[in-house]
Amino acid sequence: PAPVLRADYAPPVWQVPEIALEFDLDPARTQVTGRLSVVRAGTGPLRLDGDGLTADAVSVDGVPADWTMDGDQLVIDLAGDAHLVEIRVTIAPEANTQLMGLYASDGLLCTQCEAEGFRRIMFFPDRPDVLARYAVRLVADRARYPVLLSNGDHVDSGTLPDGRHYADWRDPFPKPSYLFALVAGDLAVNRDSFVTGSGKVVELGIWVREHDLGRTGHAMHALKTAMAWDERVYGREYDLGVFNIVAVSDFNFGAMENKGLNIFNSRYVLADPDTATDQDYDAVATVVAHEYFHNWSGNRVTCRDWFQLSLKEGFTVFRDQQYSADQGSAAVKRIEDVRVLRAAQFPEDGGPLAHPIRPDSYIEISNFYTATIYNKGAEVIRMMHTMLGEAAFRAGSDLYFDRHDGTAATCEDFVAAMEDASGHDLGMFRLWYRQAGTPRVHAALDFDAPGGRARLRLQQVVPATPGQPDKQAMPMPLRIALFGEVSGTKLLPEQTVMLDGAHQEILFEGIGERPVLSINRGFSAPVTIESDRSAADLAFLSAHDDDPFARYEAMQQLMVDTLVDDVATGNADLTPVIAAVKATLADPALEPAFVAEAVLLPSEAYLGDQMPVVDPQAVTRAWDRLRGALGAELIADWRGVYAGMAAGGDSLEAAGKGMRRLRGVALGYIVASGAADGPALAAAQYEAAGTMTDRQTALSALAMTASAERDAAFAAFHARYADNGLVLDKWFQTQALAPRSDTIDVVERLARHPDFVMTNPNRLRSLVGAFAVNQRAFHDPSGRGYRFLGEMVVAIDRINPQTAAKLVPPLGRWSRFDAARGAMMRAELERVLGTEGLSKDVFEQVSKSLG
Ligand code: DPP
Ligand code: ZN
Repeated sequence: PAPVLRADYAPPVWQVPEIALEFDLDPARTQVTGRLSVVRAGTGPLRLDGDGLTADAVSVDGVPADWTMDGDQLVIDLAGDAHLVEIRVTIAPEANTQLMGLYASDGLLCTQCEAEGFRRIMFFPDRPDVLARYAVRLVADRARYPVLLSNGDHVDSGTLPDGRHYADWRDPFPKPSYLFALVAGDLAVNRDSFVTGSGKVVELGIWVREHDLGRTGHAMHALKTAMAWDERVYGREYDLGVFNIVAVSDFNFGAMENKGLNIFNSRYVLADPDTATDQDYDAVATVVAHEYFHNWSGNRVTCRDWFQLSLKEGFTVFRDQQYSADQGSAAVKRIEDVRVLRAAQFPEDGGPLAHPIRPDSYIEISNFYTATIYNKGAEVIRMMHTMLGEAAFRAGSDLYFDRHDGTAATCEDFVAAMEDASGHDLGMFRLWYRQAGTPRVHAALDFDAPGGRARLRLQQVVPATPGQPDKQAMPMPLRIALFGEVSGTKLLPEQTVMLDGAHQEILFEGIGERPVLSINRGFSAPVTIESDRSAADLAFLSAHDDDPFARYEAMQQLMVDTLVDDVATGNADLTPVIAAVKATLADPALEPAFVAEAVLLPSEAYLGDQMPVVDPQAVTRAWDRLRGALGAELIADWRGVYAGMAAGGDSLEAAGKGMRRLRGVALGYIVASGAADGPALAAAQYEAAGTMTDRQTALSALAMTASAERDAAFAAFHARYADNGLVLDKWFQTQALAPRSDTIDVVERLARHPDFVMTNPNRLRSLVGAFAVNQRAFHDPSGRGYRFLGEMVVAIDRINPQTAAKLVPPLGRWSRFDAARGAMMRAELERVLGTEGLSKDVFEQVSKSLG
């Protein structure tokens, strides 16, 4: 398949200002009639995209028309400048296992059109710079599909003969086809309303299966909070009279921001204490906010082409991060965001699939809904926020929305608005959009004691990535502070240093004692810092830094340095880490949620990322040694924390959640210590749990062990939640993530379990996706893990290419491992590539991964 190039962008030859769609819905045979008012905008025939469609009838201005197919495009030669084109097609939603276009899920009919799903419903110029007003009529069997929803306002409904009925919807806002949506089904609704700043009443509805109605309260609360937040922080008001959310069990994405009718993966809607963890609660709130925020950053201002995807996704992730930070502990939220970036984006940026946040080419756009576009995209927006400051950034976003409202814009438009509103020159900063790769910044601090001066030397390198051998230095804001080793206090106020070349020196005067460097505070730039700070300096910062992120970071770096040393020598000195963890546990000024983050070990995968060649077994040995030592040496501390944090009870307030989190971490260390009562303690917590959080934590702790308690808890969990798919996902995932040497056996067995359903993306991610990031299990020296993943990718590709392609990247990391593993990983990729009838989704990921 040929790549699509950003450089080839050309404006559309025909615009479609209006479209009327009529659906005669039936799972086996749905008839769709489209009436497109087309208006000439250039020279050439009308070309309409299709994917698996055949036209039953085509007419132009009421007269049957001549047309041809050019590949998947339907082509009509039109004489004039404006015509009405009517097309009828027939589709089969129940046969649509790709979950793109119109499909059936659990008795519902629903759509997913981003990025290119609309062309599986109707022939259309399926590109985001063609914006149309939609009028939609849905017709369906009344008993089977009593609820009929689409975008915009409900304008009419009524009954028809033969037990059928119809509903008419009109969306007054022009939108690209990827934002079209419909839902038909037997749904219950949680209704509420929101009064906007200008006094308009918005009817809110969350639509779910009847038995899930009691699990919608949290999402509704989050939606209203997000609506108020976007008015307050960005001056953005909602624009329609209704806002609906529908929960669907089979869904490729997390959720979809269709205008006025968001469709959600049910895991990001449903929550109650018995079935959702505190983490799930937070994820629901974040995703609800994210999709809501798209109403402005994505819908009112959309993307000119898919190369601009980060324009809406990076900005909207940044907005949802700000929102979530405002709802609880901003420090803990920042730590979580950076953890995600490092776990998902850094490896991508350093591997064969690396791409800039504004890519130059793609074969299948679905493969570019990546951590780079989303999370690194958000970091790039965050840097502009840091450089411009809150007020100028807000002026820039106001100008951007104002200038581009109702149109399809580019990343350049966004940066230009920021520049124009702030007067800031972002010329070189644009490199962040063009260049892939995680910059490495080397920082060295010299102290001249007699002169009372400190000199900081910074050096940056942007590594080569596929197609980009040579890189330019990129401007970045680095928040920096110096702490006095003796006094334990900050020697100078924090500064934001703009590193805007390959080298830079900063001189600090009036320094009266040896300074310790705190750099990239708050993770102000998405880079890797290399410094030669000693274990003592890092331990010092972990106790004294007044920036919570920097404090966390110092502890992490201390742990990483110790573990990397232990991987190499097998006998690294563990005492500095143990002492630092002990001090953190004992510090009464720290909030429990922060302590929980600070004392957790970096993942085995992250440690692997720090090594020139990953040795998974050596990492596992070092990791187990440090984890066991922390557990055993501090056993009294962990028991104290475990008992003390019980006071948090089952409260869903932030404080209760933080205490549960720390208690869970303590339980993990107690079990890891090897204490004889570890499994029994976890089992007791499992039995007594009043929340899914406590139950899940106990289950995860037991999953580490080989114990009767473990088997009993997993059996009880399965029995208790046998009819709740979202909770069963946790049952699969917890086993797939277990840090045990027999996890590969367990996973192979689970793949044959009757509850392992290949048509459900959540289930695939919870077993196969989770397993592939479990470094010690996936990289089993036998190569069985690779074989398992390769076979899964091939099998899933026949059902759902988009989800199959998302599972490929772990195999693409072959060059990071020893020769034997690398060869087995490559062989698996070759085998997948040789499969007949491979989708272009998987083809792109596999061929690029082979390099
Ligand atoms: N629905 C996906 C998201 O919101 C893609 N737009 O990120
Ligand atoms: Zn999004």
